[in-house]
Formats: sequence, structure tokens, C-alpha cells
Amino acid sequence: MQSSHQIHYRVHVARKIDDIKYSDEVRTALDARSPLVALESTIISHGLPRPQNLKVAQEVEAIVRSRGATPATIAIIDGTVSIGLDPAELAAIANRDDIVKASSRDLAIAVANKMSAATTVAATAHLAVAAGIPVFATGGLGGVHRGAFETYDESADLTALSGLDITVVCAGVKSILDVGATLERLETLAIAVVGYKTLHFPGFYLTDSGFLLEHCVESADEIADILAARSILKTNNAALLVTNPVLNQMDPALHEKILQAGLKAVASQGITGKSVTPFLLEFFHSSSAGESLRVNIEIIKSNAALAADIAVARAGR
Ligand code: PSU
Ligand code: MN
Repeated sequence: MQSSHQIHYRVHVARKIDDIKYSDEVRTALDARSPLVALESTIISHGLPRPQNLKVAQEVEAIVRSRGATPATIAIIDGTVSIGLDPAELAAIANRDDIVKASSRDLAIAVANKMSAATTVAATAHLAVAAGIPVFATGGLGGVHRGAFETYDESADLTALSGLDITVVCAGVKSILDVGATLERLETLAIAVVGYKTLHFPGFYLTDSGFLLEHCVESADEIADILAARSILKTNNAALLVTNPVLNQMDPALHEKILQAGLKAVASQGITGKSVTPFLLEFFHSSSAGESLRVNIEIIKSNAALAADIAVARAGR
């Protein structure tokens, strides 16, 4: 019997972590150097309600294909980092109850523990760069939360994108955030922002957040020009954000009403950390009689289409 002062040696069993797994279509596109678009999975697992989430995920992939690029939805399935999901894997992310929300800091832990995880913008961008996929579409980026002065709640999306050479198409940052503070942080972090066909920074569910940008681009070709210049000038160490405003926005009065009620619910129910964003998105979806869901779906589809056009324009150089 061991006495309590004995040193306990743990036997370390070397465990091989499986390599990153690529879907067949993603592998083929990477080998052929043809255009690819990375897609995140947290929007599927934690951003959209069932059963629409799976349908949207499938439709978004179809949109990317229809514009001549290959979709690479990224997630961790039972401990394997998967770049491009097969239909069963996509359904697992949409429907399984054990899918955790993983930021970049969670990736290795999820893999080592053989967990299944949906990847946030931060984690997806990290894996997309590792896989050699430089164009990425999401809905709305994370950012500085309202009240961050006290809570320090700022999305890891911002710091992750400050160190990655990737182009992210988004409808601005989520309207639940402090948009002005987020724009200041983007400037500090040297993350470039260009508005697509507008100088108005979008507000996710709203076409215009009320903040102006300095730069506007008119086409995917123009974005490809900027990408080429970034590599020559070596300013591609931080991400480029292409902000694509939603055409058919939510009614601003309804948006404001739900937002205020949602922020109150966050405070009164003590929601903190990584649960805040999924909680607020779900609050919107259940309080707006389908309006926020309709807009969120339009956002992700439109961003995927533009990201595919950028990937195609870039690959043509
Ligand atoms: N855009 C959407 N829905 C989402 C998200 C983005 O339309 O659910 C997700 C992204 O994965 C993003 C995350 O990285 O929300 C931000 O979470 P947080 O604020 O906890 O960093
Ligand atoms: Mn947070």
C-alpha cells in the first residue's frame, strides 16, 4: 500500500493526435489551387435554432459552390479537426447536444479530450490559415461588448484576427455590441476594414450601424487588388475585414426593443463569458417572431456569396 508521502508517478501514455482531416472536395481544391471559402460552425451550433440551422449550413455551402469556389466548413468532430464536413458531420454539428463552442484557446483541449466542437470566428480563422484557406465568411464578427469597461468582455475574434492573414466577409460586428469601441479596437489591432459598396459600417441585423468607414470597395476584383498589395507591403500579418451590409434589415425599432430586453435578461440571469453571445442571439430569435432569423440567414448567405467571389477573383491572379 502506498503511504501518503510517496511520490505518485503517472504513466504517460503517448496518444497520437490525428492529423487535420480534409474532406475530399477540399483536398482536391487545395491540390488544384482552386478557390476555397472557409465557413465557421458556431453559427450552426450556437447561432441559429434547429431545424433551420442545418438547412442554412447546407444552402450556404451550395451558394459557395454555385459561384465557383469550394466550401470548407470547419469544426472538430470527436477530437478530429475537420476542414470540410461531410453531410453526416454537418448534421452532427447542427443537431448533437454535446457540441461545445470552441475559440482558438479551446482547440487543443477539445482535440486532446476527443470532444466535438463548433469553431468561432477566432478558431475557424486560425484553422483556415493553418489549412491554407485565406478567405472566410461569417455572419457578424464578435467584438467589444456593451459595458466592457466593467466586464472586460471583448471577443477573442478581435485579437485572433490581429495575427492572421485572412480575409473575413461579415455584416460588421453584432449589433448587441459596443460598435464604436469595437471599431477603435480594430484600428489599434491593425485589422483593415473596407465597406462593400458603402462607407457605412453595417450593424449586423441593421444595414447601417451609424458609424462611417474610411474605405469602400466596389467589386471582388478591387478586393483582390488590395490583397495583392497587402502581400507586397507585408501588411497581411493582420486580417482584412470586408463588411457587407444586409439588404433587408430588421425594423430598427423592433431591434432596439429586443436588444434592451435582451441586455436586461443577460444581467438579471447572470449570463457571462462565452454564453453571452449565443444567449442574446437566441433571445432575438425567440422574441422577434422569426425576423432576426430571417435577417441572420440573409446575412450569412450574402456573405458566403461575396466570399466566394473574392476567392475566385484572388485565385485568378
Ligand atoms: N455570427 C453570427 N452568429 C454567430 C456568430 C457569428 O451570425 O453565432 C458566432 C461566431 O462564431 C463568433 C461568435 O465568433 O459568435 C462570437 O462569440 P463571442 O462574442 O463569445 O466571442
Ligand atoms: Mn465574450
